Amino acid sequence: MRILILGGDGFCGWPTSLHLSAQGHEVAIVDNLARRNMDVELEAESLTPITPIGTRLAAWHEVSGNEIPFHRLDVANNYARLLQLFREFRPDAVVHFAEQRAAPYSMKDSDHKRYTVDNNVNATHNVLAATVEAELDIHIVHLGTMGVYGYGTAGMQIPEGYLSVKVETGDGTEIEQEILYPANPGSVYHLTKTLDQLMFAYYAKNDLVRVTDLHQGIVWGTQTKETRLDPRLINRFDYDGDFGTVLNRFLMQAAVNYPLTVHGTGGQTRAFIHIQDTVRCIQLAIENPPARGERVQVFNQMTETHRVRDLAKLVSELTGADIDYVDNPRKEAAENELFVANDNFLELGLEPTTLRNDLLGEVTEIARAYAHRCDLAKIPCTSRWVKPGALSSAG
Ligand code: NAD
Ligand code: USQ
Repeated sequence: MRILILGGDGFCGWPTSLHLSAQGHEVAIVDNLARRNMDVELEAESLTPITPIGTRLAAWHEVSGNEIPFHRLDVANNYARLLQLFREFRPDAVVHFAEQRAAPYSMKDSDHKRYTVDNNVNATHNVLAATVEAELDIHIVHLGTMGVYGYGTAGMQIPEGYLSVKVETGDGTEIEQEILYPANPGSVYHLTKTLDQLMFAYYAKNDLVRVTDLHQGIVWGTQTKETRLDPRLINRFDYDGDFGTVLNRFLMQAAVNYPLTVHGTGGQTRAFIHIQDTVRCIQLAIENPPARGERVQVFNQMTETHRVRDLAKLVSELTGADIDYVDNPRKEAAENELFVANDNFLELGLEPTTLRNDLLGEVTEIARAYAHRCDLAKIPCTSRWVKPGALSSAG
């Protein structure tokens, strides 16, 4: 298949590009290198020494014999070039990672909120509009988030995208329907993903665009089978207070003897998936597209759920790290339960990498090996959901 990877220089996009190329697909990458520019803005680098995109691609050619063309292009702002690329490359599938993905970054201030909305909403809409205008039957595989469901306690298992509801009509009869699970975003970033969902639903209905929306949990780990093949292929590892995600942060913090930063009581339960399983899930999604005219196919892309404080205890048991319960900079439920259906991927053959089996390897292979590159000043989460003294802080 011809597969275009939008955001293919990022944490999930890079190993996915290599994995699909290794499977024999014709892969091309689009990226505007916005994420690398954010490293400059934030003065925080990947813990792992990632190489420039040209070096990465040359190394992959040497190692695999496969070429991956790279197009430096802003998907949100350069519609004409995106459309031209769709017409020239004629992709069978487009994997769409090209969004600003950090919740804390999206909440820093109005500029970052507006950038996140402009970038993410326009990028997704441009992909859909270009698919229709190019008159191609492209399967769009989008990386969405478990966060669209919200992080309260649902009191039920979270289904894969759609909720069955019974509605009483005026004459006393009951009708049954399946509706998109009610969106409940917890940050401006998560809000953009809920808007993406509506755009997909509309284009699937109006233009019969084939879309798979992957509601992914928090990705942990760094390397995959392909990124391990050469040091120049190493994947990025974010640990800073904006882009670092909780489990990878704890692993790195343990490696540099920094007490694990649990927000609040650590009662937040979240869904997780290893990066190796991410790339496998995307392959499975591409191989199993919805039919033309079908509603958006939604898969929950996660393998396990954990409470933040339990993760901290697990990492502490493995490494001897101290735990620090810090003030939570976010506005989120202090404690929540989370049960998630993920039958679709299991039925398609996903064999989950479990945290218990792989955690120690990640500590030694990555966190300890690159601990010397860590800037301790970049660890605290300084982005607050509600500014102290703001009108909304009272509630
Ligand atoms: P990332 O920031 O590492 O990668 C995103 C890539 O997209 C970057 O290389 C960036 O330069 C590029 N990009 C952003 N806007 C662009 C634009 N307008 N034009 C072209 N390129 C653009 O993020 P990631 O962790 O790889 O996440 C990828 C996707 O997966 C995101 O949409 C995110 O919401 C989703 N996701 C990530 C996680 C996670 O834990 N990392 C979990 C669930 C879902
Ligand atoms: N947390 C801590 N300590 C830390 C960092 C985070 O306790 O040092 C807590 C947060 O308060 C939150 C939880 O851990 O309750 C998760 O935070 P996170 O930064 O690991 O993940 P999140 O902001 O939810 O975002 C990440 C990705 C995003 C993706 C999302 C999937 O950055 O792209 O969409 O995970 S999900 O959470 O399932 O919505």
